[in-house]
Amino acid sequence: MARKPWTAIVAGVAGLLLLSACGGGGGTGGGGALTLGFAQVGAESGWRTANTKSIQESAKAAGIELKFSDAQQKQENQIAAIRSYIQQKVKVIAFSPVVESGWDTVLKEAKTANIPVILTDRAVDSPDKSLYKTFLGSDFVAEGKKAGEWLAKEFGSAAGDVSIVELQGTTGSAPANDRKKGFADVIASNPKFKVVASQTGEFTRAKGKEVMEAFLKSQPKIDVLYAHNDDMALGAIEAIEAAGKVPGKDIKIVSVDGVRDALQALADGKINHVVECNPLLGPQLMDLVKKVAAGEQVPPRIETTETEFDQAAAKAALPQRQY
Ligand code: GYE
Repeated sequence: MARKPWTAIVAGVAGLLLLSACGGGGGTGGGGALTLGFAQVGAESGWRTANTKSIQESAKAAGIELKFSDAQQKQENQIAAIRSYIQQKVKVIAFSPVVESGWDTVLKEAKTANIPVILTDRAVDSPDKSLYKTFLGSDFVAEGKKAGEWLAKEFGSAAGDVSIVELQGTTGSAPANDRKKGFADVIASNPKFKVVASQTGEFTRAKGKEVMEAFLKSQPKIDVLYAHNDDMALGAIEAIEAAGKVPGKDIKIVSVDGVRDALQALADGKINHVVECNPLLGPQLMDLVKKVAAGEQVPPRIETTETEFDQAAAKAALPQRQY
């Protein structure tokens, strides 16, 4: 599904034009609206769509003027968007870094321009913590651990090796790195758990399906699929069914996020366990934006609270699930 380079360039330039088109006025200009520049990762998953909606709706509710950009999962687009926000003199910049590394230069530019930065959802690996005010988001290592603990319980008494395939998120992203680590740390305690194949599915359904097809061809025995997000698990289910196997039975599935489609698949017995990751960060983010814009101190790390779903919990949650 790789986008052709020229299409990416056209999309990037179009994005920038859009950014500058709505940039008139800029800043809070003598008592005007509080402006927030938000550089989103993309629209790769159900989680992301819910996250974007939450940010847009809560900015509106909080009376914050939102300048929003979609980086299509490309770091260079996000950096260009942040630079454009600096030029427009927004009051606060927030972004969800597509990958962990490579942000120092642009973050220093924001600092020099005296524009506070808030990290939402994903972290950066920069050692200089003065480059951003706070990081609001989940503990992805803990999510990976929960997936591993479910597996250890489910297969604890099974005889013989347990062959696991892993669909990783976007290469180099905090949730892919951390969910892999948390899971690996837990299953390392029992040598019968073997990750026989692990590859990126880029957090999308299409890629999850494609990579699972390849796993099914290359692996003689697959007992479990661990998917770093629901969308990849949902794509993989299509591949498993097309291969004449029964998802949830022949191959047990554990994934992360908790979007409606995955909870439905869990209720239907096609997924076995879902670890929740909360995308509804908008209201907390807007509170933080107001505080940092007013020069108030905020805690350097704010974790979101989340749960886990088995089949019964999915059935109970589905009627009220917002996303
Ligand atoms: O799990 C995945 C999305 O950063 C927590 O990104 C987020 C992840 C989420 O694409 O579905």
